[in-house]
Amino acid sequence: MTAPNVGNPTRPAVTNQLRLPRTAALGPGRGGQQRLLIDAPAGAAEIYLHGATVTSWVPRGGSEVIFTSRQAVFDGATAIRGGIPLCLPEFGVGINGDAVPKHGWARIAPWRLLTVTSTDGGGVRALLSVSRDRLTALYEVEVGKTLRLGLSLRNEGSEPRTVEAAAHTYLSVHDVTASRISGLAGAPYNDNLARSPQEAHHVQEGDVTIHGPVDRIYDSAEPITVTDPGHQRIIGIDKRNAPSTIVWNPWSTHSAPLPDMADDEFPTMVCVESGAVRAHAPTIAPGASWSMQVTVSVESTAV
Ligand code: TA6
Repeated sequence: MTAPNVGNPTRPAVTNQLRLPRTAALGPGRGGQQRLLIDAPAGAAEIYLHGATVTSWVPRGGSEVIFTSRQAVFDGATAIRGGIPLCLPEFGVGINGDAVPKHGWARIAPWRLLTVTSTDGGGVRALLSVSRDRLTALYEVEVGKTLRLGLSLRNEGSEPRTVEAAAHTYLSVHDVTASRISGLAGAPYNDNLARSPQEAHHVQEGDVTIHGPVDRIYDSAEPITVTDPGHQRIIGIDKRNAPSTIVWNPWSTHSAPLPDMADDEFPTMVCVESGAVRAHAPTIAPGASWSMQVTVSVESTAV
């Protein structure tokens, strides 16, 4: 996948007269929100224009890979609980700790759907964009046997701009306590649940396993695998130009206060997020672009 080109602001807004392949349909989804439904030979997916949030991906012959809460709110204002929200231009409360809204505006912005095309591999590629705050984002979502995400940001301002970005990927797993997250051994991380900043810095030993709340920002660009034995599969995440990996599971303690997540859902999800945040946030020169790519894949372990 090539990074989408954000250097073409003259590209027409085509949402109204968009030509769709027969494998895609645009219409109201949950809460009446605009949703692109993809059902192609290589895979199926759903993408809400609210936040450009991918809420479902099922590779052909497989099962749902993306977790979206049954209590997620689809009102065109609230961030969708689950899917792949885009954290941009801040991650969490941002580098200075005071960002509002949390995780930036991109996940609650209405994105424009620019093009939807078939791919050679029997899939569908959708291109979405949003411009705000002197920043233009182009997001390419390629749905097929793999799910490929390409995010490109262009600084439309006249000053250099430091931006955080992350694909906050909620993965669906059968039982999070049986999953192992590999690829992070030896990576330094910041534990967001530490009692004090002095106690927050650690180095990962071995695989990550989850038996309680986890909220960590790793300095790692390495590929990740997540075992999902109950679904007889291993989920892979590969990235380019994404030096941060975030792992989050709220457990019962932190999911109980979330109105848009059911109390029995935390064991069936884990967020393994790819991005460039905190010390890794890129500074983009005026008129310049930065991009990252994430590929999610699934390997069956069924015998
Ligand atoms: O990516 C992890 C995280 O930043 C956690 O700290 C947790 O709050 C999570 O995102 C969800 O945030 P949200 O604003 O969607 O409730």
